[in-house]
Amino acid sequence: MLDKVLIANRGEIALRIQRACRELGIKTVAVHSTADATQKHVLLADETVCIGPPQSKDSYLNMPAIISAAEVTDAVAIHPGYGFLSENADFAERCESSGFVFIGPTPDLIRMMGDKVSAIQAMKKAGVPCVPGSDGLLPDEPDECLRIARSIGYPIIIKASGGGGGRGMRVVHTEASLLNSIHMTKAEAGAAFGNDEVYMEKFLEKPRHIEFQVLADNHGNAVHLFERDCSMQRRHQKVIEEAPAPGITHEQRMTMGERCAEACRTLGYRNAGTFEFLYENGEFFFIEMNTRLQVEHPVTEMITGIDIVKEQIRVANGDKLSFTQDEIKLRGHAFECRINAEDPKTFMPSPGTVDTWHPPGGPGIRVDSHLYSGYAVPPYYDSMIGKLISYGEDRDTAIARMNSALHELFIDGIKTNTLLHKEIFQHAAFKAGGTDIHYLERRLGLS
Ligand code: MV4
Repeated sequence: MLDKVLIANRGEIALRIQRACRELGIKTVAVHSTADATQKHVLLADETVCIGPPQSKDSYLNMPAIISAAEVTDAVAIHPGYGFLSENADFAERCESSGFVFIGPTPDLIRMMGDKVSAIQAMKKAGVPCVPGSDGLLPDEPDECLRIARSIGYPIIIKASGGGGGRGMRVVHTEASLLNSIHMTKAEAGAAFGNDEVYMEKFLEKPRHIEFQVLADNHGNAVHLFERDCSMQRRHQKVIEEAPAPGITHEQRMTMGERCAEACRTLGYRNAGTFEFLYENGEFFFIEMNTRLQVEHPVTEMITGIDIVKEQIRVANGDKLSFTQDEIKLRGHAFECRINAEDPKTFMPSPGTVDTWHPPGGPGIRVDSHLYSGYAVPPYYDSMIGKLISYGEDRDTAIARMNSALHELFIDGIKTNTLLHKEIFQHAAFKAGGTDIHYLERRLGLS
């Protein structure tokens, strides 16, 4: 097994990765900015290296500093977590050329999926259903664009190939505004991503966001771990996730999951990955693939009993997947509430010192958080300070346990979004399941 892993991240996910390493008997190196010297996983690491000042670009995005830290500590592998350098193909390449195992997919697959047009083309070829749209990039000829949009039918959406996760998109409702919208999206994309290529899709008005988790090894094996519903979001930030997705039949689940796993085999994908779909009127449409561990991976772990992070490390070590598809059983239901240090009215980040932290407990409750009483939430990074996860034999039990856990949770000293979670768990539409991606914003607009 890998002897020592450098964790190129911070916060709850750095702690989560460290826990997986400890279970596997692997030593850990924590790299941290000057603002993070007292993070829980830093205090618990076998070795620590300060890699720079607080700003992410000077520390957690500083590739030479991270590679040097791996060199001086004799780490053999690097786990990027999520965010930061996790989907940076150049970083994966630099890890490998410096002799370290990158715990993730190969650089070429990260690059392919980072370019949304090439990702969609690969998925189409591999038999994954995609949104009706332009077959590839939009051409330069205005008449051609008008023709493509007409054949898809309005409304359509223009998306930047270098975008993703909600950046670089524009909805077009009528032909009169098409050419100007293409022009504007290209200009913005060129400035933001250094790539002004755009493509077009049918705009789905009230979809749900459902994603399939996959795991693949270096020996041609790939499995899926069913799906998650991540529709409860605000401004492209997920708020609550659940697994499985309400109302999806066993047959739909196994058919779509197998298509994703098969795509992994076809493409030579390895490690963990997520296929993102829009789901509308009983149909799935692929939109993007994430080539990293995701924030919401715990809900999948709860319903499968599989430790996704340990499995990532094992397959990066060259091991075969430790189970076949038939051995993976879906059992029960799980929710995750993302706890953010933010103002409950303005949603603005609200850093500060946590005076008191009383995490909840009891049957079916999991808390993934790096918080402790006295910890100071720095202002430089994402405002998520932890995740509250509930599990039950059925959806109603998981809801009841989350309600109880939210009631128990006590954080003093900083503002959090706990009340928002308590409210959502009282909404009749949420309790019924299957709300679309616009539900929360609609509801916040009203209340
Ligand atoms: C769409 C769409 C409707 N139709 N594509 C936003 C994030 C990026 N991953 C893709 N996104 C969307 N693509 C078509 N053809 C609506 C969205 C979208 C969305 C998707 C998932 C989760 C939240 C969302 C919020 C607004 C818009």
